[in-house]
Amino acid sequence: MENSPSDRKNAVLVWISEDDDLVDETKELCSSAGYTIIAEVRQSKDQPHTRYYIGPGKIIELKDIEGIDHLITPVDLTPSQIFNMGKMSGLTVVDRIRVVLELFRSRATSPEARLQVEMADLKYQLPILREFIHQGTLSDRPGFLAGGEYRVDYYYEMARKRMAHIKDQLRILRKRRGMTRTLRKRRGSHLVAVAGYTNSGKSTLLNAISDARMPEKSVDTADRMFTTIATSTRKMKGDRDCIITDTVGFIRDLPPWLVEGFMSTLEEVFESDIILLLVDASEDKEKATRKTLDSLDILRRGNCSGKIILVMNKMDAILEGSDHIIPERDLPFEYFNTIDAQIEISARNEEGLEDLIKSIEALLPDLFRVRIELPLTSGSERIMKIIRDRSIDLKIDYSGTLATIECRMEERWAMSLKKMLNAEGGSLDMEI
Ligand SMILES: Nc1nc2c(ncn2[C@@H]2O[C@H](COP(=O)(O)OP(=O)(O)OP(=O)(O)O)[C@@H](O)[C@H]2O)c(=O)[nH]1
Ligand SMILES: [Mg+2]
Repeated sequence: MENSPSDRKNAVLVWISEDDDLVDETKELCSSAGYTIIAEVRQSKDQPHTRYYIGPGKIIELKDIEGIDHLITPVDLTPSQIFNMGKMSGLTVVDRIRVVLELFRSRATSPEARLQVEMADLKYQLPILREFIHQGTLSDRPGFLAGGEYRVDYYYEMARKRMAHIKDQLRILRKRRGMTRTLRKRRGSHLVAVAGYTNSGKSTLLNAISDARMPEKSVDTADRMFTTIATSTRKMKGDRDCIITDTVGFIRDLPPWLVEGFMSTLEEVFESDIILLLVDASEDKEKATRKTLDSLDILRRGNCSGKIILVMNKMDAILEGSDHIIPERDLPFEYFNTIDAQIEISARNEEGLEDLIKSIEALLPDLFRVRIELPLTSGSERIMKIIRDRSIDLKIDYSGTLATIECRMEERWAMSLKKMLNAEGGSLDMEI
């Protein structure tokens, strides 16, 4: 859901010089979340103030800025900093996580995503609430949980109960998703996940590379952060049976408890056979490399065992002759040998997709040419269906009561079919 201009909230962005490199990304997050930054205040300072993040003198100066009601920081604040800054400035204090949470909340459409967001929101609010109780100055609480009718300690208790309930619900949903994934694998599908930094073009790629028989099912794309926060799964184009899943975008420095909340979504990535790690190649190389490292780090922390294809996207938008490829030798040694292929594409213009599909297929188990003789009996229809499902380049020749079939299939299917065929009086020969 996009915020209409009238919903936009006016804010001042404040930060200390130590956090300079987080500012641009925070501005993008704010703009996606419906904030208009009408003033910026930077303080030269190496260390954040323990109670106020920036110096208290600077906060008092904020009172002179007209038309603002929110104070935003590009870093995560402690509950006491949120309390103290809010009290001193009279503004609603919004740190980086809260911006991300607000974004997630506005984008959560599936029941699971809504529960995940609610859980993350409660986890975020509880320590702050505890601080407010601790300070015991509820009458002048500055804008936090504004409009709430509950007494805070009652709310605190309710929140804890609600969290326990959500945890159970999420466990059930997660189990169900795990089962679907196992079934798909058993049926022989290869799982491919599209992962990468937010706004790198993951959903655009999913729409372009999946079977377009259901265009009404296309996934939302937009030039903003965290358009997608739930997963979508489609059948991939190409000869092989691949199921492809779009996932929530990565972003740097999210606190572990928030990432954990979305881990079950990321499980689709960690459990996949192949991960397409998307990189926006139109960004400057330093930024793209940093984001690639952040993404690889998340994959590593999730014990991801799949093969990784680094997909340089938005190649249509790069300057002629500019250098955008990230050579493996530029990555820190712990990533040595983690990238199985690197491909350049433009998901939006559908360029390079055939090569991408080829490189995905090259990482799948080899296909063997097999020759099958299947006597046509009452049981043969079932076997024929399995052969059709598990093979490509199928040629069938019927003569009398015998079908002679030539096709290509993976060794594991050939092996189990061989047993079935022998029991039916048929045969299967593999060409190595
Ligand atoms: N120029 C160019 N733009 C692209 C390309 N692929 C995607 N985009 C644009 O990049 C923006 C983000 O695309 P999405 O597909 O929504 O990106 P995403 O990775 O799914 O983003 P989140 O779901 O927000 O994490 C959109 O404006 C797309 O049109 C491309 O190949 N070239
Ligand atoms: Mg998306």
